[in-house]
Amino acid sequence: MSRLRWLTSGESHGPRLTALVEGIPAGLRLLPEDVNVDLARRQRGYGRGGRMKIETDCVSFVGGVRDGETLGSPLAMQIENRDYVSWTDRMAPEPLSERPERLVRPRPGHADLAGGLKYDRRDLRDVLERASARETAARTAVGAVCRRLLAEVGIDVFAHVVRIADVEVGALPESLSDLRVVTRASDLACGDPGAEARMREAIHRASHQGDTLGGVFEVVATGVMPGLGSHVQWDRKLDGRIAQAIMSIQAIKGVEIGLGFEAAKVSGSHVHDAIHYNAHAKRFTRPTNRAGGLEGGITNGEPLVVRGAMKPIATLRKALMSVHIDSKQPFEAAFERSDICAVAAASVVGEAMMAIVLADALLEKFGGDSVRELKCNVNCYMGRISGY
Ligand code: EPS
Repeated sequence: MSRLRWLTSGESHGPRLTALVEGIPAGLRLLPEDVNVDLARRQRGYGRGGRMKIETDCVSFVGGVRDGETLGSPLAMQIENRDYVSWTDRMAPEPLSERPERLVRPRPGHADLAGGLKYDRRDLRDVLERASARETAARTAVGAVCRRLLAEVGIDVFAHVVRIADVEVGALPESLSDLRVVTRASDLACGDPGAEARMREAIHRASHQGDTLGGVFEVVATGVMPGLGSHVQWDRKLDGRIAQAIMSIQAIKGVEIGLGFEAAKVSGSHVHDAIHYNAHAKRFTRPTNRAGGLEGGITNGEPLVVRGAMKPIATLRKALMSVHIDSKQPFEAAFERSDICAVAAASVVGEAMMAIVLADALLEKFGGDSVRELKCNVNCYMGRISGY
């Protein structure tokens, strides 16, 4: 089933993050810059914390790439944690000379308490370090490789922020290509400059109040051919696979495809997209795309449109009440340096997760041990469906 296998490893303040990817065909041109642009975009965004001033995330390929091309062998990537030099006394893998101060006041909303109970850890740092959204740098690297692969067959993935707390975008550029250009230039990945200014104000206010903000991003994939995913079995449905991938991003609490929850409020004639045929282009088209490009768990040739709702970051300067795990007495939750708002960063991770799912579905449908073979298979299929 799954043609791509990938894993990440590494703690937020450990030596480095590592990603291992198997299944990328041979012959894909791949340079560190292809990954580093996305790593840099993930670090941006008004409302990020002090850590982003310390890190300049850069990838090293340590397996699977030679002379600027993939070999078809497992791809191994590493991203250094520059901050590790300040944490060797607490995060070194070898036994520590002195017991570091334990983290004992779990933060509501973070994995601290549930993870501590589950893994029998009495220093909640043992949980926090891996639960941290720092891990998303490694996912972004995997996504950037998949993005390179998708580009070979004309698929592009971009994301934009549509809401921060109660500030929502209004009018957006009409064409998706214009929207992409505007959002790429925006510090908050927002396509509406007026809303972006209000979002910045809201983040500024939250920062002064010792609070944090969440929001919603939308991921769009263009150039996707009909026929990725399948209706025949629950775990082959592409909408389900995308939803799981987006939901797995740290702090995401909701996922919508196309109209999403709105579709439940109105009648069918206002939900489904009429089918037209463009004889010149020899393709079926839709005047609307409320389905978000997916019907029956299969792509229908329209752009994929998926939204992720992010809760506010759980680390609060104005901490909520918690309980000391030893004494069981009430205490304010621990505070660590953190972000005020990371929705723009999460939108880049959303792109990465979408790219990974699409690359997997592409390879599942078309196979190919080399990029040349993959493209040949895609062209053959596109020829067949244009004669359908
Ligand atoms: C992050 C790195 C982390 C946090 C943030 C995301 O760095 P540090 O803990 O050193 O400040 O800024 O993690 C969280 C928001 C979280 O809840 O854990 C990153 O690289 O994106």
